[in-house]
Amino acid sequence: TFSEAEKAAITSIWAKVAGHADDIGAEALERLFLSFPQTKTYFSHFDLSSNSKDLRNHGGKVVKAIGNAAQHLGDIDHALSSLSDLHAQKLKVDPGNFRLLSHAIQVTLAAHFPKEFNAVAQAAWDKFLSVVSSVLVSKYR
Ligand code: ZNH
Repeated sequence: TFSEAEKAAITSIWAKVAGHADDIGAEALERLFLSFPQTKTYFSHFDLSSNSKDLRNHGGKVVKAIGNAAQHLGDIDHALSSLSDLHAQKLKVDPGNFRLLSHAIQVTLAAHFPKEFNAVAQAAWDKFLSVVSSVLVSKYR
């Protein structure tokens, strides 16, 4: 669970991201694939060039799912339940990759919001993204 200060940090950064989900998402994916090329194997059916339509679409979906979690901080399990089923039953992404994506998202937030994404906000987002990740891998077996 999150402290009031963590909730405020998560919510206020989300408010800045919300209108730019596709941009932020596409950049986070580009960073993921450049820094950790092994993660590209899940997306062999995508055009992975910088800012491609595929990256914008998929990145936007991922960021919006994170936004849904940010708006349900007391009940992330429930908010991401069907996405958790999808990752466990169909996508079967290696759980280690979630840390890599979380890192790429945080670097992207730092680059876009250098003032707002200070050390306190980053720590809150690190915790938040690790909760989101654990929900998405919770149904693996
Ligand atoms: Zn995931 C899909 C989210 C992580 C891989 N995803 C997806 C989607 C979403 C997401 C929203 C869509 C769904 C539908 O359509 O329905 N993810 C997410 C999140 C996260 C994630 C939120 C964290 C944070 N993923 C991940 C990782 C990976 C992945 C890490 C690897 C690397 N996903 C994926 C895939 C898919 C998805 C492959 C499918 C895509 C297509 O379209 O094909």
